[in-house]
Amino acid sequence: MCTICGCESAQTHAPHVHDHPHGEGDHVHARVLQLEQDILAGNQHMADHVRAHLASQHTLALNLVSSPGSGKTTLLVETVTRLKAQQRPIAVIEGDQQTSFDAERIRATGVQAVQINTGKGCHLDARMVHDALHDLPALPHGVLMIENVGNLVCPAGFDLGEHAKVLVFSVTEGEDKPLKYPDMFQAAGLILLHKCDLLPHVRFDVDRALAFVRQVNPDAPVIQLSSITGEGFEGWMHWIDTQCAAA
Ligand SMILES: Nc1nc2c(ncn2[C@@H]2O[C@H](COP(=O)(O)OP(=O)(O)OP(=O)(O)O)[C@@H](O)[C@H]2O)c(=O)[nH]1
Ligand SMILES: [Mg+2]
Repeated sequence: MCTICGCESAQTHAPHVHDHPHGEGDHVHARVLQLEQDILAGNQHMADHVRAHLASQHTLALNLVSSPGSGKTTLLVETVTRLKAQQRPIAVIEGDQQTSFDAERIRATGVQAVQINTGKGCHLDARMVHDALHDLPALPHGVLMIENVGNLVCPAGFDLGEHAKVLVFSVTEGEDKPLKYPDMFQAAGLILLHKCDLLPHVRFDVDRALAFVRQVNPDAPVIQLSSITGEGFEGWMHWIDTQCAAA
C-alpha cells in the first residue's frame, strides 16, 4: 500500500471514515496513521540495509524519478553506454507498473537490467530493490541505476537506499512543476533539465523554471541536457564521477 496516495488500499481514504458512528472515525484514523508509520518505518529499515550493503561494495546508487515519459530510459541508455565504455561496473533496476520494455532497452546495450512490475503500485520500495539486487552481480566501485515508476508524487516519500534521487524534468512538462510538486523537487540531489534540444520548439521559459526550482530547492545542482544531441552529458558524467569517488 502507498502511504501517500493510498493506492491498493481504499481504507486509507478519509471519505470512508465519515460512514462510521461518532468516535469510530477517530479510531480508524489512528489505525490508518499507525499503519502508515509502520510501513514507512519498515521501508526505512530495509533502505538502511540496502544502503549499508551498497556502501560495503563502494557502489553508487542513483534513483531516477520523474513524471512519465520525461526520458528516463533514453537518458539511462545513453548513460550506461558511456559508463560501460569507461569499464565501470554497472547495472539497472527498472520500475514500471507493467511491461519489460525498459529493461529490454537497457539490455540491448549489453548492461544487465532487472525489471520490476509494481502492478497497481505507484512507486518502488526498498524491499523491491533489495530483492532485485539478488538477481544482479556485485558492482564494486560501480554504479546501480534505479529507474522509478513515472510519478512526481509518491516516489518522493520512499527511500530506496540510494545515495541520491536524480530528478529528470523535461522541457515539455511546463515551468510550473517545481511549485506544483515541491516534495519531489525538494527530495532531489540533482535535477536534470531534459530534452533541451526541444527548447526552440516548445513554450518553456528556462529562467522561470530555474527560479521555481530554486524556490523549493536552493541547493541541488541543475544540469541542462539532451539525450538526443548529447548536450550536457559531460556535466552529468562528471557529476556521476564525483559521486562515485565519494561512495
Ligand atoms: N527530443 C527529445 N526527446 C527525448 C529525449 N529523451 C527522450 N525523448 C523521447 O521521450 C519519449 C519518452 O522517453 P522514455 O525514455 O521512454 O521516457 P521515460 O521517462 O523512461 O518513460 P516512462 O518509463 O514511461 O516513465 C520517447 O519518445 C523518447 O524518444 C530528449 O533528450 N530529447
Ligand atoms: Mg522508462
